[in-house]
Amino acid sequence: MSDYVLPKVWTWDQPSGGQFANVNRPVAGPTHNEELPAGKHPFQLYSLATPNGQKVSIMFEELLEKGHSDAEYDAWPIRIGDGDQFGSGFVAVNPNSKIPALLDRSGREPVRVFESGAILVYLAEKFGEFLPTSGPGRAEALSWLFWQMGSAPFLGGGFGHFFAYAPEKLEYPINRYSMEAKRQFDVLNRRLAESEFIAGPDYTVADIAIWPWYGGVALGRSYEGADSFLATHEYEHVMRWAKQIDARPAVKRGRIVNKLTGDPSEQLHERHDASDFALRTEDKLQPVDETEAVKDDAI
Ligand SMILES: N[C@@H](CCC(=O)N[C@@H](CS)C(=O)NCC(=O)O)C(=O)O
Repeated sequence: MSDYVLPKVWTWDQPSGGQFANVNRPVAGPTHNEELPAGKHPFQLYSLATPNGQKVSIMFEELLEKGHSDAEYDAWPIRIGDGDQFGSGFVAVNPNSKIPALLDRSGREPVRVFESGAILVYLAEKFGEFLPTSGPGRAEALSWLFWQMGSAPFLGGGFGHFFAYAPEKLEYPINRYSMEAKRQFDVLNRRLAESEFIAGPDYTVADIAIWPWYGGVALGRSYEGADSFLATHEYEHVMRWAKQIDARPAVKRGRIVNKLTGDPSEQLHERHDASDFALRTEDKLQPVDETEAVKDDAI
């Protein structure tokens, strides 16, 4: 049992330990002045390839895949471990200091959009894609999109945090959030047993929002060991759907945008052009071997 004694009023005395403890704090607002970079495209995305970030880069790549050339975007990495989300420029785009954040400069005045679900709806409506404009299909897609926004914090902030990031393995929270995570996988499994995609026969923003979180865990890409711990292979319809979406060319591209860790061939730190996927992943940008460079100079 813990020897923790509940104080009358909580105070922020020391970092709580665990990953991200050095950047978490109990107040909002900027900590320093720092303008955001901006590129040539109408859309400026400030993000990172976490599940919340991947939703938006996948959406952009899906729009481009459909032929919407005016969905071109610049994607800039926000290093949340270093506190980039607390720079004044970022806070002006998202007062909540979390990635992803979007600036749409295609109109007369720039439009800021934050919260990944809001960004997906904004882009879906702007381009008329991946979200029915009315009727039961729209209601179903929005229901699942909002389901994701409400449920994933239990998978990530709850299960993922205590399973992977907390400074020690604590049975109570791990039990509590594993139970909820498995319940959510069962919700999805039952739905995907009756429907090809989450909201029906068509791929929508609901799939784009849900896949990076639940597909990520099911495919063994999030919180090392979580797939076996939660026995995700038992959710056969989730597995079928996760693999199906993983194979989409736009998803293959979108999920590596602003990715700063992992296999260098799957890290595209900044995305400014469609050719970046072939030319600017980290494996292609390795520093030139010095001795080779000297040899070339000599020639
Ligand atoms: N509800 C938000 C959640 C965004 C969020 O939690 N982003 C995380 C990364 S996945 C973040 O920026 N964390 C930095 C921090 O908490 O300081 C959304 O869906 O956009």
